Amino acid sequence: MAYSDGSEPFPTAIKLVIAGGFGVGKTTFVGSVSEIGPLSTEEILTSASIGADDLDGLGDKSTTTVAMDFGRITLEPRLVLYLFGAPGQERFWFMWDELSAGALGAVVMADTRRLEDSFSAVDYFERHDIGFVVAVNEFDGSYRYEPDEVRGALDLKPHIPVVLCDARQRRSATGVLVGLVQYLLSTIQSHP
Ligand SMILES: Nc1nc2c(ncn2[C@@H]2O[C@H](COP(=O)(O)OP(=O)(O)OP(=O)(O)O)[C@@H](O)[C@H]2O)c(=O)[nH]1
Ligand SMILES: [Mg+2]
Repeated sequence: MAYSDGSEPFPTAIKLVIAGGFGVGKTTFVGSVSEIGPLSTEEILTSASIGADDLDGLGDKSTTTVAMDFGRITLEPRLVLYLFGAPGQERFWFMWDELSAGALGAVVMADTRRLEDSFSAVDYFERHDIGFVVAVNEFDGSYRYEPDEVRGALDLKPHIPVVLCDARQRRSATGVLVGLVQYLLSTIQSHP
């Protein structure tokens, strides 16, 4: 798809941010889809973080992202996505502006057991006018909500897509990215 002057309406290298609350599965998501060894900046969660980091329901989680995750995925030969996973903990939020600079879109990941942890990310991308989809990461044993229930709980505008995913599965995580790109394309086409 190209305009009559030959230019492309959509860039072929796209920067996307993967955001959401602490421990929702952002690092897992980037690791599942990336075709290059993902760069991650994990630090061990030590006993010193007890109290600061709420690990309820996170089972064997032993590390947390302190700067970012980075990965790359080629969706089509001419469509390469660069993924920047944000740190989830509030004490690292000061990095979001840097991480989001030049981003075309975002995935806000959510864990239904702690939806409120993903409010800040929703709010951030709304305020910065960055298109996003909400991806509910379905943890084993957590109650399964319908997308519309999540939409209501997060007070999302009707046009924002809500999808369910398993961040550990490449197919599932890739599907979220395809959905995001389609959504971004539809918003660009309706507001050229
Ligand atoms: N059962 C299940 N566990 C998951 C899933 N996604 C991630 N996990 C686990 O949940 C924990 C948290 O995942 P991370 O990917 O570190 O989460 P994060 O959002 O990057 O966390 P921070 O960077 O600390 O905010 C890890 O122990 C993962 O193995 C999932 O879809 N299902
Ligand atoms: Mg992480």
